[in-house]
Amino acid sequence: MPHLFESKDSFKENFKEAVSDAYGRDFEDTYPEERYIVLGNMIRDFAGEHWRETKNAIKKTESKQLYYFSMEFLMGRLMTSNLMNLNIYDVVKDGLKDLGMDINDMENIESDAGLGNGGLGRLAACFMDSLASLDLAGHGNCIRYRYGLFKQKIENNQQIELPDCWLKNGNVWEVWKPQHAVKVKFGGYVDGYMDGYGKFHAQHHPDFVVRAVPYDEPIVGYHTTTTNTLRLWDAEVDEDSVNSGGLNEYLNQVTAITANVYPDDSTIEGKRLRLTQEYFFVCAGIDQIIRSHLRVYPSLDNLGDKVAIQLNDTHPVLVIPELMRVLLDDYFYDWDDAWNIVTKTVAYTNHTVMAEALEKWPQDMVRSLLPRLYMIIEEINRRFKYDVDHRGLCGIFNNVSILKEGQVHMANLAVVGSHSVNGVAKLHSEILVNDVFKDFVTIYPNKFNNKTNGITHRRWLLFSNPQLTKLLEETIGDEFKTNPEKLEDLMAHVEDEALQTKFMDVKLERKKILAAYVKENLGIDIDVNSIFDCQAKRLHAYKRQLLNIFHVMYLYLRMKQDPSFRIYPRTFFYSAKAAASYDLAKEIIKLINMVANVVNNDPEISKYMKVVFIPNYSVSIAEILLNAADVSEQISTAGKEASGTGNMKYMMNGAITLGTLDGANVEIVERVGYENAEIFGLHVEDINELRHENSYNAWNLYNSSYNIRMVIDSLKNCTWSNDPNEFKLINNDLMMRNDEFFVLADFEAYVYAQEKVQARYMDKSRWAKTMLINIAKSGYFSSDRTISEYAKEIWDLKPLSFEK
Ligand code: GPQ
Repeated sequence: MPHLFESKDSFKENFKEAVSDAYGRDFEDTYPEERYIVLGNMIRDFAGEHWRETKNAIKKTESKQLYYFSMEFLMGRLMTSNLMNLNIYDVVKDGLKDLGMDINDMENIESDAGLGNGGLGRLAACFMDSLASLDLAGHGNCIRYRYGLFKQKIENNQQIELPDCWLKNGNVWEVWKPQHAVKVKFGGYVDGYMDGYGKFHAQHHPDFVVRAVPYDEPIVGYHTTTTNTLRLWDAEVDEDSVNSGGLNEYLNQVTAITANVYPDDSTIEGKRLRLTQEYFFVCAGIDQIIRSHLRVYPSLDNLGDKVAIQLNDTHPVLVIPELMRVLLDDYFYDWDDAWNIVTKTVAYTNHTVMAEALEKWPQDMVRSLLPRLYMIIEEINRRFKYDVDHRGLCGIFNNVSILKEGQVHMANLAVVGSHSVNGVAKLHSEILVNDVFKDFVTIYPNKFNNKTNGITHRRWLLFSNPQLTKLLEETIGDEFKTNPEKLEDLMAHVEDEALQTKFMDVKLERKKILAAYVKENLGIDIDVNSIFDCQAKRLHAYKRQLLNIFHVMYLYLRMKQDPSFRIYPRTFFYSAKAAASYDLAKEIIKLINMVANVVNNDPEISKYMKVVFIPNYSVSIAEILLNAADVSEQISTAGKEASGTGNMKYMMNGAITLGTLDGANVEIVERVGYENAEIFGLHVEDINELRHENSYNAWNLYNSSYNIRMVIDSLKNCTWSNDPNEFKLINNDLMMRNDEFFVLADFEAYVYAQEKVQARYMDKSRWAKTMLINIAKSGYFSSDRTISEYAKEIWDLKPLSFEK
């Protein structure tokens, strides 16, 4: 059947008419924003056809479905990726051109959907793309936050947080579904009665009720029929209830639930609102799953055969007691039967070993906000204790207990209530098994596994780097587009000097695009022939942006002291948001910007280096930053970065990893070889030993190393700021609190590794070869590989089949 994107002419005709109909004006008199909205809706409706076919295929073939529960989805913009996945990009581009429009202008109107903090949220978005592209039925479940994390501006060298109004032009991809609203109950008390069979029938009398209303977005696969759903829940008031505080308080309370993404990354503070958000989207999501299951099957007995639920970290772990509640209270299952269904259905992914990020909630808070769930959690813990005792392991129970010291330990609940627990890189999964969840391994030796993260090569290579994609097509054909492991074919060409030259031209072109952005937005001129050295990720002490800027400070100070010491020109790029309440991280941002001012305005030194802090790191910034990089900075303290996913995006675009043996860096080097990456610094074992023996002393390093002393002293001697106390937190963190993340311990090794990077760069042919090898070996890090492993080893999910 011909459709309206069939040809350029049919598209043009339909588009013009739709724009004019929607706004009641001649096409020529409409605004770009209006045209964008109509175009978006046309694309979404076009996806609607496959959406319907997918739902029908699932029903007809009684296929199992996955639900990915995540508090965060960092989707970025969807216009390009939807057009490309639907295979209608060229038709639309050419059609718009005929109408005097540039497709880039349309793409640029879209706001990033920034419904997340960092890696964890972006991983969820990459997974959505891979699921649909692999013909797997897998949906996302999240909150429709009215504002994204925040918009970062740098003023007087400091971060300020402005609202991120991503919905200001509406969201063209979503479909509002008020008929699927769900009531979510909070607070109040529970009573009930015991029936003649000794079974308790609970009755929850809530303090307040919220209506969860879904907005669905189609997630289209790359040239596939499969179209999944990202369901975002909005909170609305329930007409029939207020809370005990009266109408106004009730309205405020409901509004607050979906106002904002929780602004912490890897550090979670106990906050009642956050717990409210967590239960809100869990309860709504479970309700929907149950209802759609019962539309097809007579009972919930086979829920675990037809539904898999993956918990993206512990944030949605209330899925476990909530699903128990529904099975026990609404469908009258016995405890053991209910528990078997729940544990068969649910699996958990851990994304950090940072102790402060392993969620814990005060028991009183859980009891008062979620009284029925609290009862169920107590009962889960009681039976778990019984089980542990019966295995003769009562000695370890206290380590694994869900309830202890007045708190609910969410990670423990997640492990007990899931059939699978995975880490996100080999090293991280080993640390989980040997350390964080050691005692659980004794109890459940077969629950633990690894699923190394991945990134969608479609967004991060095909769509955001068309120049490189074209060169790869010319060199190895286009099989790598659907089978990224085929990038390996590039290995046969890495010595080819003509290809090396062409590749360096592509890199140069990407560097020019980034340089133009920097010039236009920050007014800084950068040398596109300098080495582009990039660190872009959330600002966190363990990621050690501080180590990076210390190296820059060292280079500057040394060049000032010694006119014979000069470096090959470099541009140091940083992009990072700090949590609004994270003072140390904000001070590091200030330091980077103040160093940038001094360096960039020094006529003698700025010929050799520039420092650029790109504000408001987001998916769209990443799309022009990472593929322009020569050097990818992955310098976290060994053992702290669960995986990292930026590292994979740089690699896929040729950058060389300058990193510690941490997270997925380990697996990157395993593939490219030590000669094609620059690895430095302490290993996990070294750090454990230093900690264990209490033998690390930052002052010793300060006293014994001239370079370290020079850098630390410059924080206070008015080199970068006129106020000697400007960088007090940084100084205290290193010198008074003994440098928790071993910045000074790795400093000399890092400086040396940076010298080696420069030396490598001098041999252009060798450098190009190394970059090509990185690209060739990056196929493994496609999230298609990650998702295939989850599907096979955790979810038991098979590709959908569509009847032709
Ligand atoms: N990560 Cl727990 C986040 O982005 N936010 C979080 O709240 C937690 C973890 C990251 C983690 O730091 C990275 O190392 C991972 O690559 C990423 O999750 C995805 O697994």
